[in-house]
Amino acid sequence: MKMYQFLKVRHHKEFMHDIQSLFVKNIIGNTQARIKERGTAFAPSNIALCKYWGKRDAALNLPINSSLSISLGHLGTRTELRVCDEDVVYLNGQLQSLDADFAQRISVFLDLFRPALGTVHFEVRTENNIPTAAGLASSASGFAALVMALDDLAGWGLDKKELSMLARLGSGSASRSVFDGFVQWHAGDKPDGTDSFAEKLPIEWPEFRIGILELSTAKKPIGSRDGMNRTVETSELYKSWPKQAAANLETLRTAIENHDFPSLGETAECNALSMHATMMAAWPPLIYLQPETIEQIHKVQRVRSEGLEVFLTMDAGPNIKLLFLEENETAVSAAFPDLKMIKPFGAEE
Ligand code: 2P0
Repeated sequence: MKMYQFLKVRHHKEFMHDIQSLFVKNIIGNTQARIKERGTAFAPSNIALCKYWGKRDAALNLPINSSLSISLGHLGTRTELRVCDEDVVYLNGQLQSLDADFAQRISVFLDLFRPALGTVHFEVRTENNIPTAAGLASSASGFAALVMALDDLAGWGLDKKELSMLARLGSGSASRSVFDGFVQWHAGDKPDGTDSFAEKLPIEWPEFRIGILELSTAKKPIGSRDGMNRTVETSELYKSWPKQAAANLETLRTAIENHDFPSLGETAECNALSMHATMMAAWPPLIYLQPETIEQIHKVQRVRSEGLEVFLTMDAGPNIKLLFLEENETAVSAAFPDLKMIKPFGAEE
């Protein structure tokens, strides 16, 4: 890297860090920390039915559109923090190199909180009970669990809205993972980010099922963060996305309130495919779909035309998530034999 490029990157990182530090300071405020030896927390993964795609502010991680998700019950991340002499990070029992992306992201995030705690280092033990290969964003449950474990360790007693805003700084979708069930992340419109947080919708739907179709382990062409920036900057189709997402979100809210599954399924499927259309219209084009993905999209359409009420959603990757109700569990499993079945409102099995 040339020297001037290096300086530009460094200044950019320092600028982001300063803005995020101030945001954290304003939330934690004068809350006194009563540090315990250990803090723990669990946060569920989530799948968006109305997708978050595009940022209006990179430093505060503020989205262009509001989104709505369903959390995955007992599937997610458990994190344990202990105060120690230097940062040490374990993922699923494996010590991580501090130079590797995973530990770096955690350590940089923890830097935001160290001033409020005195200069403290941590042993971070994080366990994902959802297979990483399933293509479910572990950054969502990961940063939500990390913030909640920090709150437990520090004894700040922050409320869920504050935890959601802090988790958002780590990863946008993490703002939704501080809650169970159906969750809406309000985009907000204030430049200071204080109105951009998630809220739980007070509705249970025990019959709701999600099936994960793991289709490809091919490396993603580009991560979500860079993918959404490229889409916002270059995709002509993205111009219609904020309006569509807002309309989809309202339809989804009504469908959830009325337990209207066909309306929910149609809207979620259309929203996911529309997001992919904005990506494909970016330059260079972003095509996350693999041949297997296209094949299964056609299969979902076919079985639906034969009368099976099943819909799909996808994120920035090649895997498919099926949406259906308990009454169709057997038929969906028969049509898609390798499905990993998730009961978002179910007890742990
Ligand atoms: C979502 N995704 O709503 C959308 C749909 C992927 C496609 O949130 O840059 O890891 O850390 O805020 O949260 C994945 O993006 O991005 C995501 P950052 P994040 O679930």
